[in-house]
Amino acid sequence: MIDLYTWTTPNGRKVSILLEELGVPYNAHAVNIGAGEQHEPEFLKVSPNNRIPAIVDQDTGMTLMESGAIMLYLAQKYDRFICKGDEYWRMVEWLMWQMGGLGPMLGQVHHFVKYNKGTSEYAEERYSKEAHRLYRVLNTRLEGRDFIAGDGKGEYTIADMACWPWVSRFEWQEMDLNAYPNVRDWYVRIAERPAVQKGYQVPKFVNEIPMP
Ligand SMILES: N[C@@H](CCC(=O)N[C@@H](CS)C(=O)NCC(=O)O)C(=O)O
Repeated sequence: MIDLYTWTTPNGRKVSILLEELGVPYNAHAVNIGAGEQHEPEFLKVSPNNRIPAIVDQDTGMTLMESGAIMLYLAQKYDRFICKGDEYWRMVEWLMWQMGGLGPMLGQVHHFVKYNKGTSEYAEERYSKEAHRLYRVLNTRLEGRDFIAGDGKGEYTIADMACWPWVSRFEWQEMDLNAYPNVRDWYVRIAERPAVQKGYQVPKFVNEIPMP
């Protein structure tokens, strides 16, 4: 049994979507980061960086923070949604691209463009420009492919599950998905999966999945 500590954010949804896709039993614990619950001493034992998501694997006692590490751990534990052979590293490459680029940069867009509009024209321009560059990179990667990693047209892996919740905030980013048709089609393909629809609403319902 997996205990998942999470909130209604892209990093949290990455893991709840993976757990729903895996179809394994888990308990979701809501950590209201708006109310400061990520700073409570009990939570720090699981997530010393004061951030969701985090997991405790009750089968082994393993605790993990950092969504990328959690996704690798769960995908390897259940041996699903993970590429084999050389494509494993291609998948890891795009997972790291999400962890080091797409997530942090879009997070800055949310901060400056959605929540603090008008406070820094420089930051809004800088991060929006970077967001468009990253969407272009993903759009190019998805040319002729259904999924980010894997041979041929690709296979659905944790690389897709890591990127998708960040793209799901395209409205916050003032991003027109029609300008990136490969990203749009990939986004819709994944949004239609029942496990994604379920995992998106963990630990609670906020809104329906936005559609372009
Ligand atoms: N690199 C971390 C980032 C985690 C992260 O930034 N989580 C946010 C929510 S998406 C959070 O817990 N924020 C709480 C805070 O800023 O105090 C991961 O991927 O797990």
